[in-house]
Amino acid sequence: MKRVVVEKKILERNDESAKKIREILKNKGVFALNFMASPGAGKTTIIEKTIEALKDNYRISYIDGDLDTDRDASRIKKLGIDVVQINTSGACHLDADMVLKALKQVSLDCDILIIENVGNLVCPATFDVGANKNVVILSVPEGDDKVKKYPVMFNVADVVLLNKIDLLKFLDFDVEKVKKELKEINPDADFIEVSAKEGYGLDRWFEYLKNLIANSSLL
Ligand SMILES: Nc1nc2c(ncn2[C@@H]2O[C@H](COP(=O)(O)OP(=O)(O)O)[C@@H](O)[C@H]2O)c(=O)[nH]1
Ligand SMILES: [Mg+2]
Repeated sequence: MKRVVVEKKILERNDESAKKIREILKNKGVFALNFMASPGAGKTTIIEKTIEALKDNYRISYIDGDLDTDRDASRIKKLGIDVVQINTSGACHLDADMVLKALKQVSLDCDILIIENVGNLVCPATFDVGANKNVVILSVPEGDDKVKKYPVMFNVADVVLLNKIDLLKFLDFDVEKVKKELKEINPDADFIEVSAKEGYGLDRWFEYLKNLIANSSLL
């Protein structure tokens, strides 16, 4: 019973901070995306491709959440955009307070703020970080059973990118099963198949993202 109360308090505090983040971003006219997935699903690779494709027309900033190291932040910095690293010192997710702090350092003179969450299909789903949209990436090598195994994550997804479809020919993976289970868990989530490595589907993702931003009435 006590444990439940503590969790509730933590989440209430988180929601308050997420609300503050939304206000700050709205005032600045910034559209924020929260990328969540298992370690290795391809978050940073898809973010790199997205920045490369959009940076001539949109100003983009990036916040990276990782337990330790600035490996992803260094990859993104090479693309010449503003980058802020959050090291969570062992925590398995970003929370809104961490992002609120990072907002003081990152350039908000931008159109899009990309947040790369800690690689994990469980904890990040519970902590709203004030983004406009949650992008959840599932990759083929993880297996086609994951949507129902991690329903909380797929339930908070606005869009699911199925990455590494170049590997479908090597692995037993039923794309239709994933689509069907996603419809059952979260009928509103959009679904796009991509290969960040070979480029398949990326144009669809970029167009989808541009439409989201255009319809957000922020820019
Ligand atoms: N075959 C294949 N490998 C990919 C694809 N996207 C990413 N990878 C590889 O997957 C590994 C993890 O990618 P990364 O973007 O660092 O994943 P993250 O941990 O989710 O940020 C790297 O070796 C990438 O080159 C893809 O579409 N196909
Ligand atoms: Mg990464």
